[in-house]
Amino acid sequence: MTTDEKQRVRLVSTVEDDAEQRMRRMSRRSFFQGAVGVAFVLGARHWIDTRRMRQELPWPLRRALQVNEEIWHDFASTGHLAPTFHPSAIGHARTNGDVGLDNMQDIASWRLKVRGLDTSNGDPDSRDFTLNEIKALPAYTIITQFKCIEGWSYVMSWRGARLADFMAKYSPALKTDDNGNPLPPVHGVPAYPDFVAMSTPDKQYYVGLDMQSARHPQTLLCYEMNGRPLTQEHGAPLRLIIPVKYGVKNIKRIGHIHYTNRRPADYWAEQGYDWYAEL
Ligand SMILES: Nc1nc2c(c(=O)[nH]1)N[C@H]1C(S)=C(S)[C@@H](COP(=O)(O)O)O[C@H]1N2
Ligand SMILES: [Mo]
Repeated sequence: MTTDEKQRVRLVSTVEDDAEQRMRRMSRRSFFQGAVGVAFVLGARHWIDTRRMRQELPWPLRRALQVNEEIWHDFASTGHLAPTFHPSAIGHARTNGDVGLDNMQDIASWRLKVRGLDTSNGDPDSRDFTLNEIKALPAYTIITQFKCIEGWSYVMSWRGARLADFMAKYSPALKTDDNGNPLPPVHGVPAYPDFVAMSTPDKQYYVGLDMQSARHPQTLLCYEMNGRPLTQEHGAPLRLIIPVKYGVKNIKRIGHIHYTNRRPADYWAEQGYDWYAEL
């Protein structure tokens, strides 16, 4: 361990939140999952290579890359936890990006509009949520480093509900088999759709998230920054804090959530940045 890592471990252990312990256990487990993932990637590479040599089939390189990208991402997004910090490390927030934040009326009449919900018990496919419904979920405070792809970062404390808890309470429509029956959970994970799309009320800013990152225990539907309600420029009334991803994915003023099996459009991915924006 480097001194840096030791210090980080010490800082993490001072945060008195039983979620921390659970997270660390998860990260150990994820390490093994990661190791299996790596072995699988190597195996898959070997398989692809030998295939190519033996049968001299022109495997489309693009397809192979795509497979590798997916395997790698499965390993990466369940695997790590973003480091957390002691309150004394909290610095000054920067503001960046105001796409989709112009219209003040969007705050006044705000509702979280969710599509792609489970309809199997007669509930509608879409529903509007109030901020109080989000606040009624268990609240978590997390002190993390917020990183913009432009190269700057700040340590900040955020408070909100886990997106995972929101989905556990208001389930997305589960994937189904050919007969339309819901697929069973795998390793305790419900057969949720592959992606979560989020956009501002005016849909000017939008992000796509893979389901594993969306379910990550540090991914929060956040309504407080540094112990105070979010300000307009930081995304009031509700923003995403997803510390395993760069700032671009931390969408401010979430107006819409859509669960889907198609990879959603993403504002900055369309400008050429990596779709996953994984740290
Ligand atoms: N609605 C919306 N969310 C957004 C952006 C934006 O332009 N509009 N910019 C993103 C980028 S690039 C960054 S770095 C962070 C900045 O968050 P902050 O202003 O709270 O520091 O917000 C992200 N979320
Ligand atoms: Mo950013």
